[in-house]
Amino acid sequence: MTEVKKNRLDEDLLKANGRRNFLGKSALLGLTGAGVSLGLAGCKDEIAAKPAAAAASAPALGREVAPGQLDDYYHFSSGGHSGEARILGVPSGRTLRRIPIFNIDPMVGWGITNESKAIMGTKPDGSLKYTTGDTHHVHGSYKDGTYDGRWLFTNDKIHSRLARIRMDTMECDKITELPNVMGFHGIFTDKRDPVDEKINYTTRVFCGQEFHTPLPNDGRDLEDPSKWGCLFSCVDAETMEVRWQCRIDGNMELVATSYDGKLAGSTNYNTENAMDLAGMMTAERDACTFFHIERIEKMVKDGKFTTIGSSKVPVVDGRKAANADPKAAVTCYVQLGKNPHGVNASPDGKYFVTADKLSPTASVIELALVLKWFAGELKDLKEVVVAQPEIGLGPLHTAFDGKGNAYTSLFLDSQVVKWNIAQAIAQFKGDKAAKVVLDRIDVNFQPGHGYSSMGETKESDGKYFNSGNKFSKDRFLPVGPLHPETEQLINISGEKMATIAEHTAYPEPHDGIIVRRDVVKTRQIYNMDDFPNAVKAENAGIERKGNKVHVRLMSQAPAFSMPIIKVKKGDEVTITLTNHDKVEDLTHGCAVPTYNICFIVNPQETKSVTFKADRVGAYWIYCTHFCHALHLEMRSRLLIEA
Ligand code: K7E
Ligand code: CUA
Ligand code: CA
Repeated sequence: MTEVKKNRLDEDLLKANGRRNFLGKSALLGLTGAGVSLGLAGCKDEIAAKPAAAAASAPALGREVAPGQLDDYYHFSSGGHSGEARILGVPSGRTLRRIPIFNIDPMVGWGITNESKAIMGTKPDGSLKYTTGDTHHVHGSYKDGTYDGRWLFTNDKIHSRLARIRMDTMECDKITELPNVMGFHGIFTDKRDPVDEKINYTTRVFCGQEFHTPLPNDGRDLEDPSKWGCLFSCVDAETMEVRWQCRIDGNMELVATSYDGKLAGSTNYNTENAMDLAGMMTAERDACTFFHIERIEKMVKDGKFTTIGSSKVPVVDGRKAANADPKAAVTCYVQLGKNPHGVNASPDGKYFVTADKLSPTASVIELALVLKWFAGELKDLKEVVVAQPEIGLGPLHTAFDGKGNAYTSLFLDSQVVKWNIAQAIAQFKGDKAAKVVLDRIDVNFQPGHGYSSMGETKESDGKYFNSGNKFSKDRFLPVGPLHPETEQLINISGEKMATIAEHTAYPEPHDGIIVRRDVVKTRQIYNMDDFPNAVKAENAGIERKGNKVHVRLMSQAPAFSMPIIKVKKGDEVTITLTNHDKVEDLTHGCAVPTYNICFIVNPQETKSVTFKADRVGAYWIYCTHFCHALHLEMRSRLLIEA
């Protein structure tokens, strides 16, 4: 029991004692660096009071989560060009779930069942419109400046789609394709409404476009790049419909939103509007484009917009020429380093921090000053940049610890650098004694995103930092030319950063969020009545209408409700399967050999598949998911007669 407690963070205890106070106690025991154990921080006094030597020999920093014990955090990660999202445990690094979104996953039947196909989108012939996707960023919905555990959103860069995942079942329930957008990359949920005080939760998702194209992209202007453009899209979080778009100069990389709901910002590395690599690097400085949400929505309301091609979505003009007057502007372009990549909001709500990729700097933008500029009360937009510390080479993304420190990934230096925002501001004002950079740690190797526990919320707790490393080289057993990537977990609770663990990741996660486990409330069993097509005793069986045959099947361990199913060659067969088991974790599968069908039904869940019975013969429909001692015997004969 003692072992277990050592590896668990006790939130209540931390709150009761005050974190600083409590870590102070550990520090008094002479534990530094890796020795400032998060495990210890969460344990009761009698454990903390153990002799230092014994504590130091304990597993470093709570990476070990004992068998049967639970992690303290969920890590929701994107999956890159696997097209999925993932759930891991922190600190163990255990993979808990993969969530298919834009890809096909036979384990659950995603892209195979009628219900998942309807969410993914089909062509007129019923086949999937797309089977590939590229997820980069996962962000949660907010309430009062922190996660509310309702939804996750992620992007598909290949086909410019936004997906929503409901967090009670961890399943994708909606996908929206953005009109006239190519290279949808940056995404962020809003944190409250800019106008209505009562709406203190997420109602919008903002989506940036990285690749400019002709607008509309219908063959016109192929040779005239001056007419190409990029759109910033606002999607309604509830309906998942695109509310409006804003056309800008340049492009959009990452997106961030302010805690007051008034501003969204996006890094803009191609202010040159260039068409090739060299051209995109000609300007010495690029920008962060800011969006005044309230004003854009007012313009939409007042009808001051255009539309593009066949899309009916209102498009507001956010280009520089149309936004020279601060008091009327819907956008502004804040100059900063060269080809900036990440932009992240500090948990105190005051700043956006950009990572200036091709400059060795981060730029700190004070949001109150941006609003002042929009109010016409700031002489020069340049004044909104209040710090620009030199932090190292290839800065990409920044995370926060809630104690005023920033942690920026340095791709070229293959490091994470810890620096202090207040000190950076003091230095920018001329304080030569300012101590900006506090620590550096080597990572293995070359980090992309880094993110901290609750780091993108007002509850940023400064415990864990995950470095998503792009190369693993020799860190793991070689498995052929394709290497895994590395998720490197770092303890940021002390003065010095310390690596806790490295684990592999299937390519290629980019970004993620680390969410306290109490935020997430999942259900274990579905409600049968939530499925309009649920099969119950009264409607189970075979129904034929012409050559359309509906097989209504139930599963209850260890049997399907029909031992034999007879159809005729040429029939269009729909199998609807409801799992009548009401036991947690009792999932059944359903596979139809040679018909390419494989899916599962969780307790009280209903799913369906439709296929053409175009080959005669006997086919054993069998349960794919181990469910019972007689799991292997759980099958049903499908006879297709001539
Ligand atoms: Cu830096 Cu797509 Cu967020 Cu990759 S992006 S790392
Ligand atoms: Cu049902 Cu295995
Ligand atoms: Ca550039």
